Amino acid sequence: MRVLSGIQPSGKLHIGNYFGAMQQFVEMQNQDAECFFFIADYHAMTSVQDPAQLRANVEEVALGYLAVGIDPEKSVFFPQSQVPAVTELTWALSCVCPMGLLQRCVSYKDKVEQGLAPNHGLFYYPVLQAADIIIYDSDIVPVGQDQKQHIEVTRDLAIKFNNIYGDVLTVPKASIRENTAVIPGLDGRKMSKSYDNTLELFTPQGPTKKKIMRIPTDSTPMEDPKDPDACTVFTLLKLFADEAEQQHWRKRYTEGGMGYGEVKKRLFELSNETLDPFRARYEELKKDMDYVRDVLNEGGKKARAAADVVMERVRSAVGLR
Ligand code: AQP
Repeated sequence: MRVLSGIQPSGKLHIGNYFGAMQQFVEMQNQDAECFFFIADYHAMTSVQDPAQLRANVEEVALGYLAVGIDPEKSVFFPQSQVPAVTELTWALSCVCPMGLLQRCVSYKDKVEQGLAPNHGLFYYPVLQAADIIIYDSDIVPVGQDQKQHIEVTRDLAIKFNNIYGDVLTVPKASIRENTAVIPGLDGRKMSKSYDNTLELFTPQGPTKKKIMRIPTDSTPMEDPKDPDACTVFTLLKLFADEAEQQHWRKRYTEGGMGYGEVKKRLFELSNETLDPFRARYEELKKDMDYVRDVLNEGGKKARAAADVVMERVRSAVGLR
């Protein structure tokens, strides 16, 4: 079974990226899957148009993958742009892609509404994403819920291509975990690098505590019962707490007499249990960026070799050989 996923270097990694996607990456890598994980730097060009910033973001995300446990001995780990053939496959897929399929994608409309320039790259992004997946013959794509529609587009394109050219491409499936499919941000919307509503993975304890203590809550008086399922603090606490502790806090909410400050403090403590080892590893790796760059270059070589196999099949199928 081949697993593939990517993350855009469009800002600092947050717990939405981790619980929605990266936690699955690490688990799958430690099972028997053949894993490919990449930094989606071509994709980030749709929103990051400062070259120094893009380079810095790629290094930041590279550190992030390694700090949470991606092991380059077990996974092929690389920047997307080290496999330029992916843009060639994007073209081949474009030629079988109905315009309507892309017009139905909600992410384009969302990003334009957020103020991103409505450039062709942003519109065409799901085809590049399909090529990213298909070029490695990927079977499984671990992602958060926001990527579900794009994986459907990928499947549609692989099937359309195969209908025209024969059984050339592997049709992948998404792996989305129900409990962590959409991690809410501190403002209750989806946690997202571009909404300034994140709990970052590697930010030190001090600023993280400030952010947690400022999470907006409702004005229910302290003595009254509260609804845990309508509270962002409880939803985030569930990510870090075991079942017994989740039940404890559920009871505290519903029986009343609990202030939000108390549960926020516990969320902070629990988050440190998960995030402190990530923070330490991130700081350690940051001291040796040459190692990180070597890892990316080695991963790039392996990824190019795997991509070549599929591209040769594609070129031959469409009549370019
Ligand atoms: N809030 C989230 N809940 C669950 N999963 C999430 N992911 C992102 N946010 C959440 C998953 O993380 C992986 C990498 O995402 P990405 O960085 O490539 O793009 P994104 O989904 O667009 O993430 P952001 O933070 O919202 O980035 P920007 O602001 O740049 O658009 C994906 O598997 C995603 O599902």
